[in-house]
Amino acid sequence: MRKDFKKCIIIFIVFSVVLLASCSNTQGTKTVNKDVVQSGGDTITIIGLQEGGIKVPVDEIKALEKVTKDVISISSSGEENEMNVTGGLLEELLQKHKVSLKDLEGLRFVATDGYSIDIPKDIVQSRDIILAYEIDGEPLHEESKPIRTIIPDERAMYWVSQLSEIQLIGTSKSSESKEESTLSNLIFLDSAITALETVNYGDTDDQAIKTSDLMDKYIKEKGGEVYIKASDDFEKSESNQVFSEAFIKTTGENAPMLGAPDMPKGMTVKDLLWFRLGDTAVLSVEKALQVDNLIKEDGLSLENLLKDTGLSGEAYELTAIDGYSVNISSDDVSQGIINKEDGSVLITFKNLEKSKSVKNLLSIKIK
Ligand SMILES: Nc1nc2c(c(=O)[nH]1)N[C@H]1C(S)=C(S)[C@@H](COP(=O)(O)O)O[C@H]1N2
Ligand SMILES: [Mo]
Repeated sequence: MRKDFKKCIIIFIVFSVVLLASCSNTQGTKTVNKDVVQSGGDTITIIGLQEGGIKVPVDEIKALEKVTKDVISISSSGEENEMNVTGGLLEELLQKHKVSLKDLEGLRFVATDGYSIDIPKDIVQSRDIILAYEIDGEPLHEESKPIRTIIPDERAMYWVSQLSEIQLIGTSKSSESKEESTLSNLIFLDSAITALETVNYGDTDDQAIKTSDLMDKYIKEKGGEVYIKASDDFEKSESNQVFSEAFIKTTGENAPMLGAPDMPKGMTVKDLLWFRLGDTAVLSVEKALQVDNLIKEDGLSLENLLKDTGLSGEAYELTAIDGYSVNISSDDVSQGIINKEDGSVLITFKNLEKSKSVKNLLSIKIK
């Protein structure tokens, strides 16, 4: 009798412990991302292999050949961080589906926290891309799980933690492909914003415009990737969706700055020099005037500016905000100087008559 009672107690205790453990377990998984954790396992979605995309269980990535490598992460601020990473190669995973990184025009990684980044073609085709599940011999921390992409010898902005989606760009199944159109129009941001509504940037006193307003008013080809260059030579390409939902902060520190108050910090681009969308580039004269190799003694060199953005033709049409326009030939380009006077953009030509000067210059188009 006493023995049975003891047995009962022991069974009860064991049962309670198991029950408790399973309770706290479900709670544990609930607090992790509900998007990723579903039906008992993390998956990564790959878009571009089949219509609708495929879901790859993280266990399948763990079953790839194990690669371990010492790498140095370099953040946007230049901070260096050494680590030892372990994972499988994206190339091996794709090869199972008869695709190679070498066939792609680009890649986009999307994370659960809203971070996303485009990996340019030259990196995709030349580097190892590790899908890491261990760092320094330990499983990933909660804020990086389930996978962190690691591209050795490339900056940490490409090392996406909380990976949820891999978009292949340039396969026949991907929605996006890269058609390069030639640049035929250069818009000056300083002039363009005078005709756009400004809003406060988040809860700061800084002013901002919506990129969608800018695109609607000035950019004809609104589709495709956006290529961005900052005044410190930083370059990146951004997805059209992220770009068109963002703002350009036009006043205060690091203006012009691409960002949004709710966008992950690492996605903002400070000190925008110019960006390009389809056949149109938009340039900040204010920023360009701070870039040594774009200026001459007396202002911004038109010649250097056309070279930097890639606008090139036999003849150009220069148009002001009020519609005033003049034509110049490519022979006159070397004489063109751009300045800001009383806040407005002014272009003058040393060799040409005064009527070829344009105040409030809005655009330069190829004739
Ligand atoms: N999911 C996600 N991954 C991310 C980011 C982010 O905000 N979210 N920031 C990126 C940027 S810009 C950098 S510099 C590094 C920072 O890595 P660390 O937090 O390990 O230093 O992670 C990259 N990967
Ligand atoms: Mo960063």
